[in-house]
Amino acid sequence: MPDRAAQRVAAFLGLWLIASLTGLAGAQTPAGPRWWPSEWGPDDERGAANRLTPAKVLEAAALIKEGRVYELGRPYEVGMPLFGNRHFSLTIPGLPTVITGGENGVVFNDELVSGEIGQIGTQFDGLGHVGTEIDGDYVFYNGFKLSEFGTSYGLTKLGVEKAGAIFTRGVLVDVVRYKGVERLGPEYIITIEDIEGTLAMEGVEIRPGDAVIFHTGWGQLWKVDNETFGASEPGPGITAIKWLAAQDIFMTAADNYAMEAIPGENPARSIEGHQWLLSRGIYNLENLDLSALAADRVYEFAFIFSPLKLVGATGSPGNPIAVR
Ligand code: UVW
Repeated sequence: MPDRAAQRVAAFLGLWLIASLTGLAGAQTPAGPRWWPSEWGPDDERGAANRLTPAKVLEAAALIKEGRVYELGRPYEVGMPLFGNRHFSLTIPGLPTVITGGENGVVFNDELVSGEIGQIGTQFDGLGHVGTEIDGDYVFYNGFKLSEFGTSYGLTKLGVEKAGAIFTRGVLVDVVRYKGVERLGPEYIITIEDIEGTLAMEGVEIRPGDAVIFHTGWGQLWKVDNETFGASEPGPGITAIKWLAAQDIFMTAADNYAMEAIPGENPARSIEGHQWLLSRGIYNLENLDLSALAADRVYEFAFIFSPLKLVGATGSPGNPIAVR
């Protein structure tokens, strides 16, 4: 017995030494346990996009039975709700922009768009969007430090162009129907029990690589009451978000402006869900129009989206689709 106890002590000391040497000992950060190196290697910049394997594409494609397409993107236009001081404007310079003066009298128009193009309207958050202050630097997915990859003209790592095209299984978690309300209340925090209850009602499950999309009903306020829309929002709390992340999903999404409940479970920890997910390589999509999908009770579908290859950008606009 003394031998066995000595072996245990030696094993513990060995593990402690390895952890100390690799810097993993006591690896707590303001955003939970240290999350790097990633399971896809220390140089990986795609995170959960690595879960979108050919097998996952075929799983999603098999859900297409009727050929019905649902557009989930909102129009980009003046008057849409904008977070903080973000802005959007579109103008046609010149009007017409060019008059060729040729025999056929042709004219043409261009547009000039300005705005935080990856972070307004329907927006796909890339892995360079949210990080954590640690020891005087800002640390993102896979431990990449902003001091090393941030430049004024874009991110040299984790730019949204790295995510690639998305074709995966989508699951709509219609908490509005589950709760029997018109829409969830402001600040309502969706719990694990809510998600499990909703999925049981819908007869679907969450699988690795899925796009998990929350119908909160908050989107009904889009361009109807922008002030209320942006003042707070219902969504999953950090407990549910951690539970989802542990299921190796690809992405979270919702019909509100930040996906997660605002304020969340701990108002002193702002957008904690973003921080948890993006740091661990899981993407996020906001400001979706889910009304048609929810009305038709489509809970499982092929989810398709190709983020713009905006090199060094934090996110992408676009028009994701659900196909069943
Ligand atoms: C919020 O609006 C808080 O989230 P995001 O920065 O992703 O738009």
